[in-house]
Amino acid sequence: MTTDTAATNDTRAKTRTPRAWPWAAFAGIVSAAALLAVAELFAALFARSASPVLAVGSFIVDIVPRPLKELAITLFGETDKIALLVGVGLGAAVAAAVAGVLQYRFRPTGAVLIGIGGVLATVAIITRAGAGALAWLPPVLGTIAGVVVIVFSVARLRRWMTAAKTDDADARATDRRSFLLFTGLTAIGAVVVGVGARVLNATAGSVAAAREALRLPSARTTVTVPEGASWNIPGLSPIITPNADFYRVDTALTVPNVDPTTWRLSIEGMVDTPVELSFDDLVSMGLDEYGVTLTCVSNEVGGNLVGNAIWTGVPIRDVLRMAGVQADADMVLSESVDGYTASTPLSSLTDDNLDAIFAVAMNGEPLPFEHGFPVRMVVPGLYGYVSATKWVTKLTVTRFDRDEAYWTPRGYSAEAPIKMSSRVDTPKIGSPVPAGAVTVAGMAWAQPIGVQKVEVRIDNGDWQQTQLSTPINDQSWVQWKFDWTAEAGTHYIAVRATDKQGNVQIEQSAPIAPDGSSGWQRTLVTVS
Ligand SMILES: Nc1nc2c(c(=O)[nH]1)N[C@H]1C(S)=C(S)[C@@H](COP(=O)(O)O)O[C@H]1N2
Ligand SMILES: [Mo]
Repeated sequence: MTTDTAATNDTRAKTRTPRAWPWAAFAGIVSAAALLAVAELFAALFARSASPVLAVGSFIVDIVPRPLKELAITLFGETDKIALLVGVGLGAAVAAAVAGVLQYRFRPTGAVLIGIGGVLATVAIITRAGAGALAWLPPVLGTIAGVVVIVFSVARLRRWMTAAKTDDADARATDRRSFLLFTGLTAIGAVVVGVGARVLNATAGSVAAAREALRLPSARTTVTVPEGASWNIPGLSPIITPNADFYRVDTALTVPNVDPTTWRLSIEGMVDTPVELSFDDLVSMGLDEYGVTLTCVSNEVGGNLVGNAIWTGVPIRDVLRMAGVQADADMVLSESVDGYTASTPLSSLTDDNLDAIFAVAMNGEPLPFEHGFPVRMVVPGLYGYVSATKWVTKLTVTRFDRDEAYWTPRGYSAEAPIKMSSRVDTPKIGSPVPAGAVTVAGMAWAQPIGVQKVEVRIDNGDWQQTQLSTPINDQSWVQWKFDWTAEAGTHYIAVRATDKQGNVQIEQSAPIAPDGSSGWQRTLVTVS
């Protein structure tokens, strides 16, 4: 009886074949990991921008339609790029698992699938702006590695599965070990090499050191922040936004690392003589300080995508003058090292009364990497997407009817002056205030004309004047404050600005696309 049962169990164990498909899926994922690791390794060695993960991610950033992009920003906020990378990773892992199963069932379809993935990654890499001549090599070597791994590991899996159906315990054990060793060691190797190479690739230590070591000539003229420019009211934004708090908006999946010693700025297109400047050439033209409030077209009424800094730089008109702009040009297409472009009206860059600059410093330090190191543009009165190109490397003097910028085919206007706006910083929605004396305060901007006055309206009352902080200049925002005697209950506070030409901030609300939001902010305050 006992021996009988034992014998039966033994036979069952012998004939029970392990499931093949999970192992085949695993082999597929390991092949994709090998592909990425080899590509990252060679990218780190000699073609830094040729990372398949980032190239595919950036490619997707550029092709997703605007509503989807806005949804991603709403859902994930500032972590939208991380969410994208995780999404790309999961998608690739599923595809690789499918490739493994296919290779097991219908050889060589899995290898072909891995090959197609590699070709797509290669295309994404070589079509990116700034891709070097050797950029194709890492993904191609990676693809070869991926195909080799899937062919060999699945062949071993097939041998193991065949042996598992036989009585030969030795063969079963050997073939099983052969598959697990090959695939397991490849998996470990891929993770170690891949992660190591990506870290090496991402920490461009030399550029960080170059920024640390950079000594800019001191500015010939400085901006004085007048007494009374910035009240210290809890919840109210300071008049100068610290670099660490400055909003960041760009399409760059990883912040470009640009070495100032090899950086060049070229002025091309409809000019008499093309000009090329090095970083030293630019700063030796003489640096001056400018206070300018930058605003994003994506800023909703009451939003935070606006900040004010003291920028140090060189007027763009002086550089354009060196090149000699031709008479029928009306636009300058500025381009960053990562291929992003902005279209700026030529007149905004040549106007002697408007200081459009190439900025090299922000609030007294070299530009932070996220804000365009080593050189970006800043143009008072124009939304960032049509003027404030970060990591700028080329200006093409052209015409609006000949060229278009990154956002133009994506639903935003080719030209976009900043719409005057005002917002309430305190009290904040959801933070009740006690009845009695309450300071209502916020910010207002009307660059480059300047803010004349800001008014508030409590519930359905009359518009009442607020007090303005002493402005730095007309290109910078101002603070406003209003002493309110608050009565218990809920109240609406509306705010509107008027510029120095007498134009009143428009009441009609507009969405951010195609050329910026408008309307009056109405904020709800609970008084207890
Ligand atoms: N190279 C590059 N420059 C860019 C962008 C970009 O995506 N890439 N975005 C622009 C937009 S939309 C804005 S609002 C400003 C934001 O500048 P900041 O990130 O320094 O605040 O940068 C502009 N310059
Ligand atoms: Mo923007």
